[in-house]
Amino acid sequence: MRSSSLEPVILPSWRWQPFLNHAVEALARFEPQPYPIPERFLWQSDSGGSTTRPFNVTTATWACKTNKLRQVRAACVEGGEAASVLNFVINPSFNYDLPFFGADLVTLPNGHLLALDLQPALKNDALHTQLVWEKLLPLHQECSKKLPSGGPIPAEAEPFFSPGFLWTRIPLGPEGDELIKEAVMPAFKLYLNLYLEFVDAATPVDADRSSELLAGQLRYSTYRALKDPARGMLTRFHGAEWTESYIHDVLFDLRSN
Ligand code: DBV
Repeated sequence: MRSSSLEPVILPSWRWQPFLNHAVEALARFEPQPYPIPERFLWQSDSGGSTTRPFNVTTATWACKTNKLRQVRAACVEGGEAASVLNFVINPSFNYDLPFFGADLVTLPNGHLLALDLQPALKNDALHTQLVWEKLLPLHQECSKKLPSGGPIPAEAEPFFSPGFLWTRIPLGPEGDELIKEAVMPAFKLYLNLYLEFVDAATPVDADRSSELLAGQLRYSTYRALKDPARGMLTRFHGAEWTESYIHDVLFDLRSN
């Protein structure tokens, strides 16, 4: 095990680098500590594919923790034309009544697919959601004006999203690049900034509440690991064994045992 540097990982020509840099900067005030990650997941480069669909891809991981945040991690994929991804999740400590911060910024050969949310651990629990949604919904309204809807998501995913879920698909090329700069980056900053305000304000909960939050977090983590939409892509790039271990032991590492 090693820890990623507390500085952002640098992936040459990675389109999402400014997003990770911003997040790392924004987290600095929480005094981040190293979070251990097995060496082979800190930086993994592979090449392969067919003559029509070759790839040369690197998947790198950045992670840290703070007093109130159990695990903050970024999965960073740079594969040129084949794929460019930042999947960034903040997993709060279950001693605080906080949602998850989730960002899935994905560029594939057929377009960009962008998801941003403050995701509940306990969706039908006003104590957990009310204040968050009150503050998030105006941001969602503002940000979604500039972006087309991403279309339906699976019904089974519904419990894990807030009504402020920002979800869009946009085309590759100059128009998409412009939207990413003018609409997606500002949305990322607003959502993250709001999340970090909740982190600032959070105070410890009692043991009963903490076990409810833990149960909710376990449901979320188990679902995300089981249904990870990146499984196919990562398996193609880095093989099944590496991918399964990455998903279960790094990306969604909260376990009941
Ligand atoms: N998604 C992950 C991780 C990724 C990743 C860890 C390391 O959870 C990438 C990479 N997401 C990724 C890829 C795709 C998607 C799709 C590569 C495209 C899959 C494909 O088309 O083959 C949001 N991401 C999606 C989809 C949704 C999300 C709804 C579409 C799924 C589908 O069409 O079947 N992921 C989902 C989400 C969050 C998230 C809401 C949190 C905000 O991280």
